[in-house]
Amino acid sequence: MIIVKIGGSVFSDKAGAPENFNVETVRGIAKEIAGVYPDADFIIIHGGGSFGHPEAKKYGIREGLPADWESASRRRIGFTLTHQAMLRANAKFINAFVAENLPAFSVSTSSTFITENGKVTYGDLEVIKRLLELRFVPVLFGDVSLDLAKGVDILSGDQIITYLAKMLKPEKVVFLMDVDGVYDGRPGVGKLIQNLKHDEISDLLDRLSCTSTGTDVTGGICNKLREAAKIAEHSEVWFINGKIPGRLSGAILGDGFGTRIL
Ligand code: IP8
Repeated sequence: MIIVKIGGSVFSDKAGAPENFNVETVRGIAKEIAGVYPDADFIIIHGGGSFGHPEAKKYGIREGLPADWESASRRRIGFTLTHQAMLRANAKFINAFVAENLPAFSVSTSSTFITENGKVTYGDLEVIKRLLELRFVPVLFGDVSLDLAKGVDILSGDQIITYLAKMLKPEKVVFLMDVDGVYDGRPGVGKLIQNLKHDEISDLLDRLSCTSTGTDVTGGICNKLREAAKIAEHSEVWFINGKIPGRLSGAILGDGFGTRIL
């Protein structure tokens, strides 16, 4: 099984208009997956991009549910609106995948997982497992979450992957981004790291300036690398450019251009 995370910056311009969606890029990704399916099983997870992140930020979802009624009421509304924004993004993904004849099936993240400070503490994977047995392609997404510590929080697609990878032990996890992989410095300035050992990640995190631009509420490349270090204990992990046709197929076939974590 291969888990593919489609980062928000791949399918939308996070600094652009609200809810912009690059349908050609997503159709291209779906086409590359369709070239390998059903020989390989896939789980797809997409990020928030210009859909979930602006709403999550506007309503302060990461701050949890406050005690006073007025502020909590506003945050509950924001929780619902952020989820609805993610459902709209998800519907666009499903349409693009179905147009490539892939049986993509939406699995609502916030009805599947419970978090504690944004990390999964409970996940009911029965539906996902059954979908895979029946040769569907489950499509999950970064979402709001009910949180044991804070009441409400955001569950990042990267956190979902860590949990799924631990439970389902995929052969590969591929992170699609809008740059060629992981750089030893800022993308375009630093050097692309093509092979990275998972025990080198903590040194790399120290060397990188770990802030993402724009409206990302869940931590950008640093969060991905931290999660990748955990996932790489049992699966091969790739970071590749999801906007360049052919790169995903390369990672799937094992001779891709990007960063491979072993
Ligand atoms: O882009 C965040 O998911 P991510 C989802 O995978 C929301 O971190 C709702 C902001």
